[in-house]
Amino acid sequence: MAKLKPFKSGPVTARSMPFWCVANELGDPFGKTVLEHLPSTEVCKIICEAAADGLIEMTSFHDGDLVPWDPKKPEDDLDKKSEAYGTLQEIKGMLKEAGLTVNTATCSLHTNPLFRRGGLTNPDRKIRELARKKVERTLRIGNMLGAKYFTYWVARDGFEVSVKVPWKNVHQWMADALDGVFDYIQANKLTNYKGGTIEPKPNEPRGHMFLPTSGHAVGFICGKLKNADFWGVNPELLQHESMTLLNALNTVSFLVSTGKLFFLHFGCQIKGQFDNDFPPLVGPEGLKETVQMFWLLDELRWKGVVEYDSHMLRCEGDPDDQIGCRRKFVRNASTALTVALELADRLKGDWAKDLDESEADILGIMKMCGLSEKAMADKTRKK
Ligand code: GLO
Ligand code: MG
Repeated sequence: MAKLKPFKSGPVTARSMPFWCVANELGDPFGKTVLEHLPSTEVCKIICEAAADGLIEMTSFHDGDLVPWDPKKPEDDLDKKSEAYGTLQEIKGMLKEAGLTVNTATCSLHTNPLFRRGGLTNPDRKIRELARKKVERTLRIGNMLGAKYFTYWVARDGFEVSVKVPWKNVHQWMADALDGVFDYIQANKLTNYKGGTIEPKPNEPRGHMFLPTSGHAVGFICGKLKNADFWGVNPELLQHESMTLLNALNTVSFLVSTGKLFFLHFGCQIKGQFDNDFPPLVGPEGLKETVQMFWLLDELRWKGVVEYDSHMLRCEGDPDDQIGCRRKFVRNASTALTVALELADRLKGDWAKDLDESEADILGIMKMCGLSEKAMADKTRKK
């Protein structure tokens, strides 16, 4: 079994590359997939290779990224003769051999059409029951692979038509299901879990989602969950909060101050657009906000895992080099994080103290870009 060198840089204690990001086939609403489906063990190989290359230390998965789900066999993971059990054991062996640990296990309640009206808040009691069983199976899979967290992404729990929403119940259904996660972990002594996270998102795949922002998620945890200390938030920055024009520094400082920033999903985004899921630092905007976000996390003494949640640009998918383009994507994500952390480091110190806002912002850019203040002043005044 490989022992990975720990990654410690600024606020970041480990870099995680999830299965679903490497596996992404790059379909979008206007075009077919560019890449082929890879079996989960093949995806795992790419992830393990990246660990051996010193690019990542952790990974994460949805249940469905590893093994298919059959609603008629809700406990196939426990059956040692099942195909699911075999695949999970194979993946467990590969991850162990590579020295990779698992950040979070999350239950896909968004892909299967059964959940088209929602997962935890589906108006049909039978479908909510199915979602509960699927979540419990995911918790067991996460236990088998040693996941540190369980994540609930709000996904299809939302609406398009307001007058059809069972408003009196939805928040309670969500709370009951998440309290159920805590109870299941306790009852089955799944001691691998140190917490659960909620990942908020304003819209997409639903027109509106029930926990649209990090503020909603914290309010929900503290106001409605029985074991609020167990639960935190993993915001997706820049993407999810930027979709509604919110600012990443405002989000992380709020979450750190409430003790709820458990880990970070990281990628790039054009403000106000649909979920771009651009790779970290890639795309026409977001550099300043990303760098300042890492600077602030360091200032606030936060330490934690950064998980890349994005996919390569669709135009970069190479049908002739299915593995190679995926390898490149992983490498680029980790390179971008290194760049962001290095640039954030340049902002350290109290140089802004005696400056007014505009001066501080411009000097901050000079510092970030490694430009000399004197050279810029000379050029400006044409001396
Ligand atoms: C989509 C979300 C999604 C979650 C994942 C983990 O917009 O970012 O990818 O992060 O399902 O729960
Ligand atoms: Mg995410």
